[in-house]
Amino acid sequence: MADDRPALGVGMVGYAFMGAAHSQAWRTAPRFFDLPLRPRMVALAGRDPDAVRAAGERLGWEHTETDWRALVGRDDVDLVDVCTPGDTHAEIAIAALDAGKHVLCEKPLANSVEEAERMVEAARRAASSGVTATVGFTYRRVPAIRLARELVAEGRLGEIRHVRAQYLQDWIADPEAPLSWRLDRERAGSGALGDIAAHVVDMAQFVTGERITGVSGLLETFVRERPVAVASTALGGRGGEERGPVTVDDAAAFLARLSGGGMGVFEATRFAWGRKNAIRLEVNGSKGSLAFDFEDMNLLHFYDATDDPRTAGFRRIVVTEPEHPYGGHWWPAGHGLGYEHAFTHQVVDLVEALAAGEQPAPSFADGLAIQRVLDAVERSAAAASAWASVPEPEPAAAAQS
Ligand code: SOE
Repeated sequence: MADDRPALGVGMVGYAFMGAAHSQAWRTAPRFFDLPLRPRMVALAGRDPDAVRAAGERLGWEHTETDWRALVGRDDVDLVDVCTPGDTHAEIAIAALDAGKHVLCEKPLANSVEEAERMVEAARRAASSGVTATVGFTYRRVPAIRLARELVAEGRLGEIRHVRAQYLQDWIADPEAPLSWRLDRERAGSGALGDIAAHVVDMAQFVTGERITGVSGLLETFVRERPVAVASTALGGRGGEERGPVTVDDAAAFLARLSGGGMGVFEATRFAWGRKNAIRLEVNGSKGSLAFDFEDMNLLHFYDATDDPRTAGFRRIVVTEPEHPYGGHWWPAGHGLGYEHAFTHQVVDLVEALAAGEQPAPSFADGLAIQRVLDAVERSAAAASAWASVPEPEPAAAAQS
């Protein structure tokens, strides 16, 4: 049967971990959701001709380009999907928007507030001709996180008192794990702060509907020199004899004030041995609590403080019912979803917004707001003025401990 839906020509730049996850989403979304536009995986861009050709074939792209500028200039590309390290987000996204192409840009939006502000300006210029830009904070597309936002918006938690958010990984807890672009400030902008704290900042603001208005932060780099990689993968690789400097934070922690008057405690580290991708969010409100852990991503735990005290307790909600966000498109209840499904949901939400002529969320302005939170953490950590030192114990007291 002829498909009379308008096509959405997609061009993607980059084909590593995020490129593979986004490619899966462009392939899968039209097969599980009835989309108003027909995504067409037109071209993949990468500098190495042989590698990008092999990646294009493996990931399902019709053509390949060895220069992202050629991809942006293609008449059959309507949207550019930026899946490159952070130091190229601004240049590629601004060029694409100025060429009249919609943009989906991986997180964090940029490596600095200044770059993010230029990207927002480009998005504003493009919006006047109906061209949109969005940033890829995919964890807000996990059904349990979307359900958490719905429950908060319905008032089921009342006033927000606490947000407790952690993003725990351990892929560089081994001091001999080799250098990668993620550990180079020039390429990544920052370390755990921009890479993974950015995610929990977006999740916390998305679920609560509130903003972080002030922070007091701490950054630490535990291992300042590592082997130079001789073979690298998305989150690891093998080091050689040569060694080089780590120029980003290994871990970030910060207190936050929320616009609704509540308190936030945030932590992001790549040194939590045993925690592989543990994204934990707990929200305590005046009428109840929510708790989520990405390592159990199909569950949302909900405590309703208005319940009968004799039977009150955290409910373990299996977020796979047709009534749940994104429900009814995948498997029967109880058959869970995975990391890649959030990327597919990102494509669904983006295509539906484009077809409706609406601004996809989160916008570049939302991405800039997150960049400003990260910048505030860095400024606060550098000032360290809020720290009160604890006096050393007296020698006698020390001997007893
Ligand atoms: C590395 O920390 C990383 O690939 C992040 O960059 C992604 O955003 C996250 O989804 C998985 O871990």
